[in-house]
Amino acid sequence: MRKIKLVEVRSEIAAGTRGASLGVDALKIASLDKKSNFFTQFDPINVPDANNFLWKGNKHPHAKYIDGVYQVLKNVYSTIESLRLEKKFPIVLAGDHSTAAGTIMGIKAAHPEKRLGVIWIDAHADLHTPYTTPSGNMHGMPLAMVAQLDNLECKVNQPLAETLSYWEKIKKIGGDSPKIDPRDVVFISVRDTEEPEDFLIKKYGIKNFSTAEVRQLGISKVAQEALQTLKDCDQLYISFDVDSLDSSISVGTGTPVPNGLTVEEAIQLNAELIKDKRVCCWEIVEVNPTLDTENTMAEIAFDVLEITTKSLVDNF
Ligand SMILES: [Mn+2]
Repeated sequence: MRKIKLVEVRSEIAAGTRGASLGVDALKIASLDKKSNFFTQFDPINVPDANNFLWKGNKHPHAKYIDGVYQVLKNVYSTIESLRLEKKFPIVLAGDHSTAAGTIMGIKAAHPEKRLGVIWIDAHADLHTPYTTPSGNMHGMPLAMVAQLDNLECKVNQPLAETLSYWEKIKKIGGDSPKIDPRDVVFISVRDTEEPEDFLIKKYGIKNFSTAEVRQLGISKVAQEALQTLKDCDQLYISFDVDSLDSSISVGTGTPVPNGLTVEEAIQLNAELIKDKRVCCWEIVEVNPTLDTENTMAEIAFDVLEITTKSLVDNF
């Protein structure tokens, strides 16, 4: 039996749009409206955020609020490391996607000898660095943080020295070596990338199951192939960004993109993937109820959360 622990991370400093910090509570409202007892089943732990930095103004144009991002990543990292050492299975409910880097750092720190694979279900590749980002929003950088990539080959920005000193510190949270090999990442439904990210995807041969491929192959085959791609990994982490869903559905998220997954596809996919015994942590991010009407995004995201968790409980 898995010892599930809910981890709540109300961080939104790394998103370009305000409101993702309310996503965790929007999920709770959704569960109440659906008369679900989900949140009474598992003890939640709250990770302190650094959203107060938003009031101070940004000093880092190519990595916005990186001083605050550094703080919250350390908090997430140490929480996840402790939970993994206690053999708990963290189900992480987070705001902006940058904190997934902290989750990965924590998983790796608890078991440094284990090769960690990542299944990243998202519209975006989140492989930017301060040297390549067009927006400066750090929720587009978590995978570069944990793979310790700078991508200087595609450098377009000249980040400030102070920005880079924080960037170096972030890459070293949980130890000064890469937490993952970028070849051990599988993307699902990634469809909104920039050139510097395409360069890295090509360089490392990162597999992306496009939405068309998901439909063509069917969910069980995609899940099977994704897991097969990561066959040499000892443990797996699944990160579900709600913007992987089609923009007609994912209105309540900061960066919706067309041609995404349907709700049914997302539910089946996560429920299927989490059955692999190597999966040690699952995360859902980027619900932003301020962009929504009637809390629709959170209600959909809650269905994904509840059914995926049930699949985990039923299978172990
Ligand atoms: Mn993302």
